Amino acid sequence: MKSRWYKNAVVYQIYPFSFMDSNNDGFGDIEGIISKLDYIRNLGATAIWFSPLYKSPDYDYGYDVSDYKAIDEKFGTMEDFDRLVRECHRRDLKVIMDMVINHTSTEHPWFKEAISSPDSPYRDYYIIRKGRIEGANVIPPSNWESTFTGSAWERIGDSDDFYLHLFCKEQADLNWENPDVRREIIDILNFWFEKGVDGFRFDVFNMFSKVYPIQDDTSKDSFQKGAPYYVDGPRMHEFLKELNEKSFSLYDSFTVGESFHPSEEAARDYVREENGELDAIFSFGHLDSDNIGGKKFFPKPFDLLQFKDGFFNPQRAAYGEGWNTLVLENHDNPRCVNRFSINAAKYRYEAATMLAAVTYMGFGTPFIYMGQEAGLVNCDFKKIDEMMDPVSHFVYDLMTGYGMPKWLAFRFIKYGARDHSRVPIAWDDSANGGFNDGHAPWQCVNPKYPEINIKKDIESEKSVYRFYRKLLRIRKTHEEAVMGEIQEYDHENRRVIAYSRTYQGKKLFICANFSKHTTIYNFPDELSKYKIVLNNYQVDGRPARLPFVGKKGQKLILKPYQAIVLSYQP
Ligand code: TEU
Repeated sequence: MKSRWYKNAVVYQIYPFSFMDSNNDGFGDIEGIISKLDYIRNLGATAIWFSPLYKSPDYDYGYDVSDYKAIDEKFGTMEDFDRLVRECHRRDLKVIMDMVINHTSTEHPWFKEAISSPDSPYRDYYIIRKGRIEGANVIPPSNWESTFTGSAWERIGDSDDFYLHLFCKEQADLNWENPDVRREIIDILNFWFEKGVDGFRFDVFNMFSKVYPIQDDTSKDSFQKGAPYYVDGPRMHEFLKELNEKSFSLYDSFTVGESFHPSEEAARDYVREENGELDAIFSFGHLDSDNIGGKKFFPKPFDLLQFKDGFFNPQRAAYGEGWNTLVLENHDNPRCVNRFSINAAKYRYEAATMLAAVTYMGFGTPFIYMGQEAGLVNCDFKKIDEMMDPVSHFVYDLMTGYGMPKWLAFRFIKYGARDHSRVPIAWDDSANGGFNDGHAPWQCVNPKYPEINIKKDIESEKSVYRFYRKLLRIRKTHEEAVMGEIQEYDHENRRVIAYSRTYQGKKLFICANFSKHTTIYNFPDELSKYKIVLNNYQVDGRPARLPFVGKKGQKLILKPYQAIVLSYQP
């Protein structure tokens, strides 16, 4: 039976490469993670999601798995992992593994077998098709595009056959139509469950099912060529139900799917409790409020109304039906204080705390990305070669290939790069920000570490970390923060975001100034009924009294990026 523990959970995401390097070899590792578990627990987190720890040639830094039942050497051994699970559980921290099963590494034995001979039984583990003849050339079986630029098909040697890869060419898509593939996957999931893990985060799960036969995408408005044929595919619900029945439902688990631009209807169905598919999915719509058309490298001025839609819609859709997640950062996004047209040099503390309050008082399980809890900032990369993420290079090459000047292409890349959140964590002001004992890390450290690091934040009068602790405590002390129905106010307001959470007569009200201008907000309820439980503007370490104006004291003066949480108890 499922206890649905995830409803009260707070999940902390670790990107193992960059969290803590205990043996000073330049890579973060399991031993390093264990040394920081108390820190994570003290924050108020109750679960950890580990970005992939499996064996991988790292073309996409762990998201190309070559052995699903082995821990990669650079992170440690299987014994280290078993100890990690024990150390987490001893501290009441649940363990959530990343599961990357839309594709495998091309170094996975299945793939090597598959391409070794056209008669290999593993051939059908992947999506392999004959190319099309065009004059003297062999062209890919369809016009589908990889998420990481270019054709989604790669030719196998000098044969006429191509395999599908919706990401790097070193990540071959699995053929989920093949029951043997699904059997192997269920076996892998249960292997980890038997080891004691408590759940999974599924990488791009809504691409598992493709439309057959393979055909060209002729529509003009696809987000990405081919997307209508591989996003929310026809057998998605069936596949998830099978995994659920033969795996997740047998354990007291939490499963969360990372969705890639799902339709509203599909998104709701994936998480509807009675459907028995996933417990929750990630929705990233609000994170597209500062880029053009969901393309993260193309900046646009922040649009609060778009943020509100992206943030509230999935909550409203899931409420009463299933569960939701709350996300601001992850290993695929820049740091949140550097987004949304925020001047991080001036408002780092105010914006970091405002974003946290707005996000984590919402309906769903909070996900916090390592370092976000201390307001860590983007890295001031000076040149493309400092970036390790292949995507930064693919897009840079594409732009410069079209003739864009290098400096301009680099500026675009720097705006949306995944590298920002992947640099080693700045723990303190010692060498390499305390990430290790001075060995050059796999990815450069953020040169700002002497000024902006976790230790300094915790000791500072205005500490983002201490604010997070108070904020997360509200989810423990106020049931309505977890279970409450969500109501949004003043949707059209382009500076203020406001909503309430109501449960059994108790109410929390969250309102925040999402701008750098001091703003007057007409409070929509009787303000005197409420008590302030959180305010990111402090006087002598205590929440500042709220400045009210107007006859009945119904107007609030909100300073730049001020966020307050008010509570009403009948
Ligand atoms: O990401 C899926 C994804 O499509 C994006 O978030 C992607 O990183 C972005 O569009 C690139 O600009 C997942 C993982 O989170 C990501 O790290 C992997 O690279 C990707 O799948 C492939 O496994």
